[in-house]
Amino acid sequence: MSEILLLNPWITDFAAYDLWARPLGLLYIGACLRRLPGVGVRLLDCLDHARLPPGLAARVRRRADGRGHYHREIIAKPEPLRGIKRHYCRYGIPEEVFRQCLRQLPTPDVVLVTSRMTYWYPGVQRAIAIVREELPTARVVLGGLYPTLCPRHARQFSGADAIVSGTRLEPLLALLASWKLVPPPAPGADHLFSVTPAWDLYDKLSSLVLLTSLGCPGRCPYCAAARLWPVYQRRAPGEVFAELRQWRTCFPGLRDVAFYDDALLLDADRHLLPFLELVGDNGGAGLRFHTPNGLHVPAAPVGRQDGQG
Ligand code: B12
Ligand code: SF4
Repeated sequence: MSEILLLNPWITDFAAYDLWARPLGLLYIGACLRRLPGVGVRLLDCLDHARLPPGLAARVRRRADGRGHYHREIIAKPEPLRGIKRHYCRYGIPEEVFRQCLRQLPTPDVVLVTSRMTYWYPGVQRAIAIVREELPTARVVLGGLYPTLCPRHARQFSGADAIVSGTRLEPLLALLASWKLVPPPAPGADHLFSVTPAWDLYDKLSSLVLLTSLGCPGRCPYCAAARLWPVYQRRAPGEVFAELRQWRTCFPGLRDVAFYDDALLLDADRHLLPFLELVGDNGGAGLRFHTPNGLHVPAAPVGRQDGQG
């Protein structure tokens, strides 16, 4: 039996407000891994409000719909940001709580660390440094946006044993198999939409995040979407609806659902609208849908491949 810990590290920034920001990629990875024989998967989310001690949690303003502030602690600014006259903070659970959580969980063989905004890398570094102190026998693998968009920096400065760039799961499965922690990957084992994200790794869930598609056919030069997801992929409306129904059954109080698509409104007549009709026809009253990411109003740039969108 191998034990795998999924870790969502802190945000480090001058400001942060939770607009349904969840480590969705990590939850997909957890779902893919735990269907393999002999693999145990747990989650430690440094931004999980439920992990705050009650005294601290009471002081953080959160809304019932899943949005809200984070607990924050002022920390030293990285050298290039010294000149900025604002507090630089670590957002999420205090370091001591993080250490306690690491001590209480079953000792993992490997810690899979995600990363979201590249410039939050100081939170990644700190989390990995503490994992090293608390869990000296565990291997640490870093994936997500930071090693995908800035691989050299991540390799040099993250402190991880290995970094995995890109959004395909096959390299991670192959790495874990080479360490004999999972069986060799079967063909198709890394297809993201063959699983639903492992939301049940949270004890409580106040809101859900859904993806109806991955990537964007646009090629705006300032945007990373096409580098992260070179192939634009869509899910059938019925499949997305089944995922929503599954998690509403599991967490009956669930009312708020946020979309993470890059291009949610693209071809809405055949895509988003049939999904919403399914929701409406099947007891969806009371659900609230949110679009924290861009809505992507379909206009001329969509589909242009010349980088001038
Ligand atoms: C949804 C989204 C948001 C959400 C929150 C996302 C979150 N979880 O925190 C919201 C709307 C709040 C948001 C906000 C912002 N966002 Co945003 N967002 C996205 C978006 C569209 C999707 C992210 C996502 O969840 N994808 C789906 C999951 C499944 O993918 P994933 O997490 O990357 O995981 C996969 C891989 O990375 C990998 N992986 C992940 N973890 C691990 C771990 C290991 C060990 C391994 C091996 C692999 C691995 O495997 C997973 C499966 O394939 C991306 C663009 C994109 N298409 O990726 C931009 C993106 C991440 N956002 C971006 C930006 C800039 C922002 C903002 C700064 C925008 C602004 N100006 O306000 C804010 C800042 C956030 C904040 N202060 O809270 C940039 C980041 C660029 C960068 N330098 O890092 C992106 C890339 C878009 C872009 N314009 O290029 N965002
Ligand atoms: S349309 Fe939006 S998501 Fe698509 S490439 Fe341009 S900025 Fe990125």
